[in-house]
Amino acid sequence: MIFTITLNPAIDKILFLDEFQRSRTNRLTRTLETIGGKGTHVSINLKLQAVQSTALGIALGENGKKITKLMEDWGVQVQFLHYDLAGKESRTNYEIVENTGHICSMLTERGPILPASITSDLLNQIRGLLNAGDMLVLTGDASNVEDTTIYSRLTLVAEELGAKVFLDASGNYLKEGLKSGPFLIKPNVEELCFIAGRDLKTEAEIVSAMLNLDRFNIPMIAMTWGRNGAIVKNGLDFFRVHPIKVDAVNESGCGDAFLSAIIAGIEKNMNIEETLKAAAAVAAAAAESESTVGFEPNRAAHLKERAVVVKIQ
Ligand code: TA6
Repeated sequence: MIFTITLNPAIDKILFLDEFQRSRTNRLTRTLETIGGKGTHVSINLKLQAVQSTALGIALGENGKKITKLMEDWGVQVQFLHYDLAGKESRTNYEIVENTGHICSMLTERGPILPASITSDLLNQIRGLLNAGDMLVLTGDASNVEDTTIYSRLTLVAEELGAKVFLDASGNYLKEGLKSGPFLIKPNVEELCFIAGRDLKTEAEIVSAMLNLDRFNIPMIAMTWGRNGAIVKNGLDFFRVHPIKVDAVNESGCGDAFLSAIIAGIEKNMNIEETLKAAAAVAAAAAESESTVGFEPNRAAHLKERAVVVKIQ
């Protein structure tokens, strides 16, 4: 079984306009509302690859109910813990998409801070759900949980139960998460620079920064590099995943799509090259979508023929 956890799910409000003008009145050309957060996106993208997962997470108030309904509308199994705490609602994120040049700028709310009783409810929930061989995906902002070791604690519980953990986090939540030795981390280049404590500009610098993480015994590191594609460490092997050039409309959510395809490849026992080609294709198809989540599966299958994955060492 595959479980995703979204500690801080959101409603995404996507605002389209021609070109954003600061300190001016900007007239929107249209708006779109969809599901936000990262674990939620991984579950939806897995569904689009015919892989079922169960979405776990914390939902608050009416917005929380809306998030759960939107997930169910995508056909995803949802077991969110829902709470009605006075005046507290799951957050809303805003994305400005400029039609000119397709520049996407995300404005994310922090959301209400979760009391420790809620995170311990979640820990108890996964203790009751996870079994050996399961996969647990921990992804997205956790700044609504003041304890920066939350991902590390979730990882240790999962590993005690024999589950594999996939971690996509930022800042100190990622730094702490490394210590519990997840099966895979998916930093973007900024997040890997943060861990390495230096700027990484070249393939060689990125590979050496990944090698420096060997002390954490993380079998797989998938670093997404925006329009440069990705570099993936799988055991002792390193792969360069070249980007597939498409007419991008909205590039937010491509990292979630890339991660979901790696998980789908592992679930379907695909070999690493095929898995990474699929990941490049799913991410490219996601960039063609106007939303922050979702892609055209047939389009992804077509784009996979153009995928280039090279073993670099
Ligand atoms: O990756 C896209 C996205 O998931 C958006 O949907 C938006 O909700 C945001 O990123 C959430 O990311 P965060 O890191 O704040 O959890």
